[in-house]
Amino acid sequence: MEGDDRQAGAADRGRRPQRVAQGLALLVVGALLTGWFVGGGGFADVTSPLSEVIGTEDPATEVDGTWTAEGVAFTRAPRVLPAGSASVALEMPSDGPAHNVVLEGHDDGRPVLQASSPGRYVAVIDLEPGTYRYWCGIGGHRTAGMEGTVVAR
Ligand SMILES: [Cu+2]
Repeated sequence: MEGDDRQAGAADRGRRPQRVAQGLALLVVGALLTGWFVGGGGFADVTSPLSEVIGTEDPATEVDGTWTAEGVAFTRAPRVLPAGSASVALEMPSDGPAHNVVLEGHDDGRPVLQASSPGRYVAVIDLEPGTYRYWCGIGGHRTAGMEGTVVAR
C-alpha cells in the first residue's frame, strides 16, 4: 500500500527505486486519465482518485457559480454563469452519496465536477452563450430531482 509507513530496514532500501518507478507510472496513468475525463475545459486534482474527485479541492476561492449537493438533491445551483470562462464549484457539506455535475452539450457529457466525500471542489469551464441543462450523473440522482437549467451569458 502507498500509505504503508513502516520503517525501511536494510532489506527495504534495495526496493526503493522500484517503488519510485511504480509511483511515476501511476502519475503518468493519472495524467492520461485526467486528460480523458476533464478534456480541455477544466483541471483536476490528480492526487485523488479520479473516480471520486473532479476539480481541485479548495474551500476558499470565490467562484461564479456553486452547486451544493445534500442528500440526493442540489440545495443550491447557479441560474446564470458568465459565457466564456466560468469558475464553478461543487460543495458537498456532509457525508452522503457521491455527486457530480454534468452540463448538457459540454465536454461530451463528462462531469465538470464530481465529489464522493465532503468538501468543496472547483474548476474552470468554458461555455458558449446559451441555456444548458445540468444534472447529477450518479445513478438515479437525476430522476430523483438533481437537475435543472443554467444560462450562460
Ligand atoms: Cu448526485
